[in-house]
Amino acid sequence: MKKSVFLGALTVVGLAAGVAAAGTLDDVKARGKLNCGVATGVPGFATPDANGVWQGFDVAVCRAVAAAVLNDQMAVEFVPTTGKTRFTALASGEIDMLARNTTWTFSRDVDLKFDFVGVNYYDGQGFMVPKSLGVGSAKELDGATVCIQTGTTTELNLADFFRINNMSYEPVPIETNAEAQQQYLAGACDVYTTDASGLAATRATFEDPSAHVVLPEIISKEPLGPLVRHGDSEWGDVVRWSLNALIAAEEYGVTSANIDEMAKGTTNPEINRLLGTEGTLGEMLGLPADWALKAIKANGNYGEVFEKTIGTNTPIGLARGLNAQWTNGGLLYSPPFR
Ligand SMILES: N[C@@H](CCC(=O)N[C@@H](CS)C(=O)NCC(=O)O)C(=O)O
Repeated sequence: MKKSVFLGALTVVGLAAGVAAAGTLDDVKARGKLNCGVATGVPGFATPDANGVWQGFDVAVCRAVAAAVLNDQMAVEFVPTTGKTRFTALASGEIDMLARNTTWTFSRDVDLKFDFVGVNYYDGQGFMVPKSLGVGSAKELDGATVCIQTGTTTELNLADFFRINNMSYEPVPIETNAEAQQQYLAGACDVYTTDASGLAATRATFEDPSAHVVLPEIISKEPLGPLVRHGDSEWGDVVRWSLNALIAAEEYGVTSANIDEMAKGTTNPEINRLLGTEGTLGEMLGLPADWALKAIKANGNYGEVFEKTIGTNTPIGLARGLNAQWTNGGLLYSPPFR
């Protein structure tokens, strides 16, 4: 048993190293398509619409990278992954990057050998229960049955939280968000726990969202962000700076509405470097001068993407909170474009 686990780990590492050597940026350019791992379905974050076109906050990261590299935000093959399958998909080279509410942790970076290129959503784990249960705090959940997605940080945090509070629970393991929703609504578990963003997304699709409450406790830090394999820093740079371009664009007031005008040149050198009218940042990445312009034009800056997909005017209804710009009391802070 031990031996097969050990060999399994070696295989994953071997594959990661083999694929990394190929140069993912060149692979993507040659293929003319970005293979982007996403969730199987989380409303607002990643779901195919009625026409089968993938939409959402995480999907927008894939589209920005495709626009930067291939000048076509639609040149993306979306690969749905579960909590369990996502890391093998990335390590094996099936996908070029993963953009799927995935928490940046020590062991995923160091042990699984991935590089998180940044954070696109600062989150934390919460609990949802039917109002009829009459529970007002997560500390009243002793003995509860809990729907929990396997292969997630959620699973580990849940165990910690119940242990610290001397409580017991019965896990009801599930593989996807859709399955969790189904089981929870069918009463197979008393509680659904996941990232608070995922709870908001799931609750929004309920027939009667007001019959369910999200409890006040947030029991963990879940910095969610896109990741790539270790060992291919050039590719990591492309994904990292595509995300930073969306964040910086919001900070500097570059929007879908004014970007064409700004791309003619502005009095702000930082904006000019970002949009490629000054300096050679694109060339340094192995991309055309207007790579970031393309990334931003795909779906707008970070704030525009947020408002369109998961913001307060959408059914998901998430406030910016920690995900506001640093200039606005939040944690979003792109390093300089110079
Ligand atoms: N952020 C946590 C949990 C992420 C997670 O998988 N959450 C579920 C519940 S919302 C999910 O997104 N599932 C997507 C799917 O089933 O397609 C992690 O990285 O382990």
